[in-house]
Amino acid sequence: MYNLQEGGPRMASRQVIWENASIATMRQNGSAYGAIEDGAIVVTGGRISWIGARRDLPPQKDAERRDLGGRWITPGLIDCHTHLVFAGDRASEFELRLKGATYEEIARAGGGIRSTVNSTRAACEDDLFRASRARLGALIAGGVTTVEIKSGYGLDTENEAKLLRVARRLGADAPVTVRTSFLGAHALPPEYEGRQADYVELVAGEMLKRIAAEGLADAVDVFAERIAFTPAETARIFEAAQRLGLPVKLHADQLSDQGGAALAARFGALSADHLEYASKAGVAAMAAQGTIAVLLPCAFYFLRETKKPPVEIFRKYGVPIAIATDCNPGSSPSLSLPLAMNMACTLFQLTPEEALAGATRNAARALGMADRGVLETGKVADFAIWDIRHPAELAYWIGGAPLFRSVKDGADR
Ligand code: DI6
Ligand code: FE
Repeated sequence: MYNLQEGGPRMASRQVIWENASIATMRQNGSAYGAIEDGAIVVTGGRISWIGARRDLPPQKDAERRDLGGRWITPGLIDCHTHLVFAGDRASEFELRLKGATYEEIARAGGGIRSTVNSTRAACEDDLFRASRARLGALIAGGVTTVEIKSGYGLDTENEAKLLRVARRLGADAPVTVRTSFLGAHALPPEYEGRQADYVELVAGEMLKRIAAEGLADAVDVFAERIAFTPAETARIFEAAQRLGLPVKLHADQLSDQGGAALAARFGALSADHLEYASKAGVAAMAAQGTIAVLLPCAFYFLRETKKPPVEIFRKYGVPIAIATDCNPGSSPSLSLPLAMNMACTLFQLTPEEALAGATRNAARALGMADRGVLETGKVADFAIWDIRHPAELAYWIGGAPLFRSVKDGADR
């Protein structure tokens, strides 16, 4: 019979050497991609215990060896902004928009986020799980090993909790780390029409308290926009979040300049996301606070936005840029982080190296996770192995990420 007591410790100390690979460590050590040619990674107990050039590898006894045939290893990709858990779709709104209706017009007419709220409220937890698990599978096939998932399609205490439970369950089921953000302030639910202040009190009070007490959220997010919540309402919710010890992030300046970038910085937000309309002063404030700029090129593309985020100003002020899919049914039905990287290059003029840093090192910072995003000793052994000749290829293929396999917490699949 299988001996659990012996199996446990042996599993934990099992060493695997991944070798005969080029490694884009994404460390900032002055070389492009922090690259190591003909490298090796030793994994012990789910962590990287050694990484370097293969010729420097110390002799290892009893280690399993994996020859990667000259492939490339990168950190496992991190999708730091998704609304992955929802029911239904909004293909009919896509048709309306193609005929000339704007995203804001559809939202004001009662469609948009509210239409997904109706289908998500009606869905049972198992159905939500199944639909979301399929989408998560697609992200994983693109090299993702960590994903952030927001609520925001429940908009009442029970349904927001339901959504976040599904997100947690996805993390337990799939070979991926899930970080959750509570986005109760995503839109005004229909039953609060004309009573926005009351809804903000519900979010900042009862909802947040329950979500925090049940440990369902790792961060708190708000959609600050003309069609959503004002800067003052955002501040009210952020203050409540901080009293509960939860970090904040913000959907900022996506459709108009609401002073969102500066507002996020004022609260020391982990990230400000979208930022097409962010001002120079807002970017400067982000730089001073170390707030990460999360760019979402698939939403820019799908909404046929023309105002680009101020990438040149982020660079000038040294604001780190992350890239994410924003996977959601309304503005970004995207299931490929490498495709978002491609669009970050073609639409926003990032370099392929900046795009990869955006989906690894800077994405980890946008989630406040210091244990991943670069490959170095002590970090989690999450990495993606690619059938490519150069890491620029990861942002080059349009929707065809050539993933060989990924390794999650040291386990390959
Ligand atoms: N901005 C977005 O792009 C998504 N949420 C947000 O605050 C859109 C969500 C949706 O349309 O369902
Ligand atoms: Fe979003």
